[in-house]
Amino acid sequence: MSAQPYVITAAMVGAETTREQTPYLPITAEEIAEDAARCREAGAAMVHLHVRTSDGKPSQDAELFRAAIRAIRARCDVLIQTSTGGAVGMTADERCGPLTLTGPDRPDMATLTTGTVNFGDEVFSNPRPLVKEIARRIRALGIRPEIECFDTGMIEQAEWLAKEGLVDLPAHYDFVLGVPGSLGASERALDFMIGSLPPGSSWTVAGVGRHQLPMAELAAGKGGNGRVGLEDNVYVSKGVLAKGNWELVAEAAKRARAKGREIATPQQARELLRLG
Ligand code: KMH
Ligand code: ZN
Repeated sequence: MSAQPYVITAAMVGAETTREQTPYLPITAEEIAEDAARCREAGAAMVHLHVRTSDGKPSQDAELFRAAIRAIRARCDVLIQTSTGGAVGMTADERCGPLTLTGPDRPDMATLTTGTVNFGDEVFSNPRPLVKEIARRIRALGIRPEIECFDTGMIEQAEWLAKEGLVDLPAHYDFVLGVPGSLGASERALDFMIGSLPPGSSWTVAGVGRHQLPMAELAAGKGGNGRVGLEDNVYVSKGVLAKGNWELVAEAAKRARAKGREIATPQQARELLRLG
């Protein structure tokens, strides 16, 4: 049996990357949409979306998301997964800004981090009552979450949420590996996480920094999917800045094809991730 198509997610903006680190970071709706369209051409089936204010500050403002979502959808058919993680220190209401978008502006998917981790020198705080509240709001919007796992216990937390009736299993997971202070980006960690998933789950790996492309390639060989982009990594090779998210997507697609994987279209990704 041949492997399923490989779903590439472009984590385009994030909350932490700055223009000082890379001049290629998209900030405005138009910049995001232009890069998203190029990502789609390069093989991305989905974008993981954060937004910024005009001066580059991270924001979860619904109107900024609406503008970015409209600009992206005017240009291409890439699936849009909005962040509910936002930036460290944001309140629950702030984080849920994009979950207020309905009708044609509704996102296709939203992230749900199911536990707390050290995040560099800060703490990405996700106590259980907050996680339940975000899960409830994602469910109320009628979309599916991507379970963001920065550490292994977060897989079990998703099972607890399923028992609470807030998440449907099997789910789709994203393993974020290599955040300083959290679980490292190693094949051993990845294998443990894959082995801990409930039957029928799908998964993506998002390696941070220099681990990004090697982890995306490893995932291709193991039947999983890859997330790349400027949120987590600004270099396409040692010391060479990616000239946009599209360049990281193109490199991930090349590596996945070399592992024998076909690249998923948004429609195929919709089916593989059970987005309905
Ligand atoms: N910016 C991080 C604190 C998500 O998008 O859901 C959280 C994050 C996760 O990026
Ligand atoms: Zn994010």
